[in-house]
Amino acid sequence: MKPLVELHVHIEGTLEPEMVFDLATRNNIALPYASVDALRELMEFDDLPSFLDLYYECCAVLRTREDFRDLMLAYLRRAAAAGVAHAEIFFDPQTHTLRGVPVDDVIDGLLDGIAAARDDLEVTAGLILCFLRDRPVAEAAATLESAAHRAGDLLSVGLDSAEVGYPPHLFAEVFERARELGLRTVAHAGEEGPAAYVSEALDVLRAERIDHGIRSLEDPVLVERLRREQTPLTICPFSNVRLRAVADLAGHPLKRMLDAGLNVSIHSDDPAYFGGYIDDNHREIEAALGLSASDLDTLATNAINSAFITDERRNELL
Ligand code: ES4
Ligand code: ZN
Repeated sequence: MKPLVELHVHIEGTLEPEMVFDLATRNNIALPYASVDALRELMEFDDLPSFLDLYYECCAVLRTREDFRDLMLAYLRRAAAAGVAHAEIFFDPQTHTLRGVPVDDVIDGLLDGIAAARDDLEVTAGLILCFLRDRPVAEAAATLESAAHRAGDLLSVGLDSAEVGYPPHLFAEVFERARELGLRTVAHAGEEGPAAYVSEALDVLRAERIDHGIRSLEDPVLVERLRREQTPLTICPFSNVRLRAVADLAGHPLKRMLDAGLNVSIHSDDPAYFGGYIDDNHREIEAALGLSASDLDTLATNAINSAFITDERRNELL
């Protein structure tokens, strides 16, 4: 069995309700939830925006470098237990800098957690700086400049948050600048937004991976392109069900995407909010879709091949 490689997880989405309460206590922050259970009960969503409201609200407890370290280390412990050997992890600096947290504290804390995990968990990890697409483009550009001196500590930039109404082309210059800084590029597209956003992310942003991309299936010309170019699509089954992009796991398009020869792999998105981590996503989608041993091997191989790692590391994982 090949190890798991996590390519689509938001570190803020690994903030478990217990940790929300622990960090609120540590930082003297009053929470609007009566208890851990009361917070859990709020985790019923209608769509991506309704989820994001709670996700951003919970982020208010993250204040210090140590908070970000603890969040990252807790995530990597859970990921290692799931069998993850390598993870490429999104973070949303604007969510924190808008509250007055210095971007260097966010990055340093996350890197502290990664370094601690490398020593005792044998998990490698890297960071993907995401821009919030539903905030002004100028703010994304300023965020990138504020982190430009840390480009050597980052793998890639990404694009996330509420998708519909915020097409990829808005961020063309920001992504161009990221490439100048030597960063790789990925983008969420075709999660709630149309297939045209996937094409735009490829053509205009030159995204090397598409996060989600499930709505690509609505455009046969795009599907043929994704197959030909073997563009990685990072699929998050629990997320798609919980945000009602698909009705249930049995109706998830993953099997159709595999059968169409697309480069898909399975990931977890926001595991603290969507009911489970990468191992849980694999186990349940395999059962729901009746995936074959060859499908499972393809999924594992795709994730390894789609990672931003050296050939040496790739050969260790394959
Ligand atoms: C996200 Cl599920 C999802 N989609 C887009 N942006 C996000 N940020 C955190 N989770
Ligand atoms: Zn995501």
